[in-house]
Amino acid sequence: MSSRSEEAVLIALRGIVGEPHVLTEPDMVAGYLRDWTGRWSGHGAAVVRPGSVEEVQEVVRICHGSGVAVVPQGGNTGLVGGSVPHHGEVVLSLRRLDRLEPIDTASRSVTAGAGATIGALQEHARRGGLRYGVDLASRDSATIGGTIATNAGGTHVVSNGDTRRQVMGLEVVLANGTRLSGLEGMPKISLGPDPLQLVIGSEGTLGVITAARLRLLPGEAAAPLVILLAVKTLGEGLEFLGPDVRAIEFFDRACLEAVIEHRGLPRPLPVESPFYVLIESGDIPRLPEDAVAVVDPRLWAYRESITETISALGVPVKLDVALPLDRVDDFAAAVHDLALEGDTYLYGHLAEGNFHVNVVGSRDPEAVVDRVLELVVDLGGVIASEHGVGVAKADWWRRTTEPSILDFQRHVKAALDPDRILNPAVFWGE
Ligand code: FAD
Ligand code: 2HG
Ligand code: ZN
Repeated sequence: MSSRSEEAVLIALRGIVGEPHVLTEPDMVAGYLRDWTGRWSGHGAAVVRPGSVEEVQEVVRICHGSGVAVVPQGGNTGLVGGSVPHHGEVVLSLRRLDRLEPIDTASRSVTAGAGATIGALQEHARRGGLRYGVDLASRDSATIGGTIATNAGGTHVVSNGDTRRQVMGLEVVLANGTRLSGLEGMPKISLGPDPLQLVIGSEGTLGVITAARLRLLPGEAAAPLVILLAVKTLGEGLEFLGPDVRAIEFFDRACLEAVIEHRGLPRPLPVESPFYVLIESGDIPRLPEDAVAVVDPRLWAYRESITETISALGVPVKLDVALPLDRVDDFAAAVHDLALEGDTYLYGHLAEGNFHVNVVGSRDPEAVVDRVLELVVDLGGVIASEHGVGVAKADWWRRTTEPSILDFQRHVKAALDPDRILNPAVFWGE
């Protein structure tokens, strides 16, 4: 943008959302330009904070008409560099759209503004005797819009499904400012292809999510049990997958040692083991006679503190991948055989074969990405399991996605955002 047209756009944006909601001062915008990990930093023309869907429509129309690209942003907890402006785009922060409508108990659903946090939604549902099915350690910052845009997974996919499974309807603003609305909350609709479904997982590239109608689950009659077990292999952990299991997570010894040290937590088990499996279950699973296990709801702290702990050790290279369940131990062994430069941490959502491979201290992050993802592909896995593609994996996404699927996705992008106004650095960016 030339500085004259930039000034004209800023004046127009201030006219829509009000002066205090167009931020340009470096110290005011800094937190919106840098991602949670510190690996991705951008620079932006401005941060715009609309307070209603009508304002979102107007902002997008102005940007579209002026050829100014926009990066939708929620809690900025994304881990693939997709939430920050890489080429001077305007950051469109949705956080002010945080209204939670009253719960509809008959249909067990609720309409939530895109900027409401997962934590606020969970609390709202709990007060109504219900539950929201998605949970993740970033709950107090990650938003409804961001989790839908990335199709976030989290810790309870095995029992509740991923974010896509919770979405009954969406309200979305397209690149030209048109609003598509589907918030009726009808449990069944058979009206032809649903364009709103395409927006789930599109990482801000096809539309701006402004609100969602979300399915809620019945409240728990009793608090589930939380068990931590020492296991030699991940396959051993998978044997505990049963009908009562709500979550089954794993971490390796490096993760446990780092969390104990960083958080000052007591050692949870009297033995050292290559892996630890955390199970949340409605009933106590059948354990082998020699199992070393403890039961305590506070055990979640060990699993949920890993990401924060690793960030305290340095800026990590993060990979979020999934392997077929019969290859999880092969993958864990092969990652160690790679002998990557730096310290490697393995953890994830075991029931989905999900691994978060984090490496701290490497001087060549791209080499780490290439070597780990080559392994994933060789073992028949997927290179992006729940965090998305963003800019971090755009090359690998193009390289490993079937040409017919890439072609379809390109057509959808060209139809919905022909001028590439919405998050242009993600997926197809240079
Ligand atoms: P942002 O980071 O702001 O944005 C993420 C992407 O969505 C960007 O591409 C952005 O452009 C787009 N976007 C955001 N809002 C909108 C909108 N309203 N309309 C259109 N596009 C939008 N992820 C998991 O899946 N599972 C986990 O267990 C998990 N645990 C985490 C734990 C920690 C400690 C941290 C820091 C992150 C974790 N994450 C996890 C990653 C992250 O929280 C999720 O990706 C989350 O979905 C991002 O939500 P957000 O509101 O912060 O989105
Ligand atoms: C988790 O499962 C998150 O803890 C974050 O998805 C993973 O930081 C990571 O690599
Ligand atoms: Zn995860």
